Amino acid sequence: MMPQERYYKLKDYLSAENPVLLDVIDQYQELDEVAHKIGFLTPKDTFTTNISWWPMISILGTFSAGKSTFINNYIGKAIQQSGNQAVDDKFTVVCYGENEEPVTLPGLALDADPRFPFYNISEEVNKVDEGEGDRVNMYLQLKTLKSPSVKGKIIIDSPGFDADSQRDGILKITSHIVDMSDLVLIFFDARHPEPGAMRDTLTHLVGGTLKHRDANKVLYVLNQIDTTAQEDNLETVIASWQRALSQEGLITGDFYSIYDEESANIINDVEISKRLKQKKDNDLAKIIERMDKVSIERAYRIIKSLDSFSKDLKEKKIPTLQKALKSWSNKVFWTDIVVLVLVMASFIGLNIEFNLIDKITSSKIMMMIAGGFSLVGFFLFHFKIRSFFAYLESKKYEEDDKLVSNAILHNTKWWIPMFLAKSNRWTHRSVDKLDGIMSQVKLFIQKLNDQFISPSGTNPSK
Ligand SMILES: Nc1nc2c(ncn2[C@@H]2O[C@H](COP(=O)(O)OP(=O)(O)OP(=O)(O)O)[C@@H](O)[C@H]2O)c(=O)[nH]1
Ligand SMILES: [Mg+2]
Repeated sequence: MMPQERYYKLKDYLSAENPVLLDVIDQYQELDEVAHKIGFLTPKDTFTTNISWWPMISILGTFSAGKSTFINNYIGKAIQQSGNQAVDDKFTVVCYGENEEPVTLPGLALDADPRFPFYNISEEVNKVDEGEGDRVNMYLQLKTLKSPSVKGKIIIDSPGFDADSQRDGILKITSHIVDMSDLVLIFFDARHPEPGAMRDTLTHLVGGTLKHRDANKVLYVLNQIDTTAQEDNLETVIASWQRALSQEGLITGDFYSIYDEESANIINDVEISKRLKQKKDNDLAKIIERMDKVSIERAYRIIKSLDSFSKDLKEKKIPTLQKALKSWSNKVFWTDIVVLVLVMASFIGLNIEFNLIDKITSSKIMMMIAGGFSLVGFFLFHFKIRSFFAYLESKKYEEDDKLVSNAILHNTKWWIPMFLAKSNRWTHRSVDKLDGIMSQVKLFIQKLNDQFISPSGTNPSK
C-alpha cells in the first residue's frame, strides 16, 4: 500500500475517533515528504507504519498466571480458553467485529491487513528465524466479537512466557508487541513469586521493557493472590515478588496485586477474605481505569512520536548524514587526485620515451590515443570508486541506523555531481519543515488537553 492510500485510510478510520488526529496525519505526511526527499525513506515507506494507530493492550506473563481468565473477564465473555496446563500456544488478537459470537481468523488475516500492527510481521519473523514467518498461523490468530469493551481498541492475549523454549520468532513478536502497545500488563503468579521460577520471564520481559522509553506504559500484576489466604502471607509474597523484580533493576513501576473471583479458592477466614478482596478491588479498579484510558493516551503517544521522529531527523540523522557524505566525498576526491597524479606521471614518462625514440608525428597520434583511453579509464574508475566508497559508508550505519544508510546511497547516486551530493542542498528547507512540524506538535497537545482536561481539573492523560 502506498503512503497516499494509507493516509486516506487512517483519516477515514480516525475521523470518527478523534478529529485532532486528522491534522496530525497531515503532519506525518509532511514528515514523510522530508524523509523521502533526503532519501531516509523510499517513496513507498512512511513513518505512519512505525506506530500503532489502534490502541493496543497486551497481556504478557508466565504461563497459567491467569492471563486468558483476566481477558475473558474484561470482555465479559469467555472467548479464550483457560486451564491449569499451558493453554495458549499463540498470540490472540482480540478486536471488535459486527458478529455477536466470536469469530476466529487465522494469523494470515493479521499479516496481510495494513490496519493491524502485525502487518507484514511474517517478513520480520523470517528475518530472525528463517522460514518461521511463513508459518504465521502458528503464532497468531485473530478473534473478533461485538463487545463494547473492545470497541476502538485491540487486546492481545499471549502464550505463557518461557524463555527456554522460546523460538526467535516468538521473541521477535513479543518485543514487537511491547513496542507497539499502549499498555502492557505483565502477569505473574502469586503461587510462584520467588525469583527462580520467574527468572526467564523477568530477564526477557522486564529487562526488555525497562529499556523502553515508555516504561510507564508497563503494569506489573501479581495475580492469584487468593492463594495466599491459606498461610495469610500476602505481604511476604508481594515482598518477595518485588524483590525479584528489583533484582532485574526494576525499582519503580506500577505494581498491582489481584485475583479472579470466580476462579479463586474458597477462603474460609472472613477477615482474610475481606482484606484480600479489598486489596484486589482497589488494584483492579486502577488497572481497568488504565485500560479504559488507552485511546486518550494513544492520541498523546501518536503526537509525541511525531515530535520525536522530527527531532531525531533534525538533531541526529541529518547531521550524521552530512558527516557521512563529507567523509565519502573526501575519500573520492583524494583517491581521484592520487590516481590522476599517477596517470600524469606515467604520461610524462611515456612522452619522454617517445621523444627519445623518434620525433615523427605518428608518436603524437599514439600519445593522443593513449591520452583518450586514460581519460575514459579515469572516469570509469571515478564512478566505480564513488559507488564503492558510498557502499562502505552506508554499510557503517546499516546496523544502527538503517535510515541514514539508505540516505547515503540515495544521495550518492552516480548521476548526482559530487559538489551537489555533498552540498546538502536539501538541508535548510528540510530543517525548516521539521521545525514547522515540531511547533505544530505543541498546538496539537494543547488541543488534546482542551479536549480531555475536564473543568474540575482532573487530567485523564496522566
Ligand atoms: N486461584 C486462582 N486461580 C486462577 C486465577 N486466575 C486464573 N486462575 C486459574 O488458573 C488457571 C490458568 O488460567 P489461564 O487464564 O488459562 O492462564 P493463562 O495465563 O492464560 O495461561 P496460558 O495461556 O497457558 O499461558 C486456570 O485454571 C484458571 O481457572 C485466580 O485469580 N486465582
Ligand atoms: Mg492463556
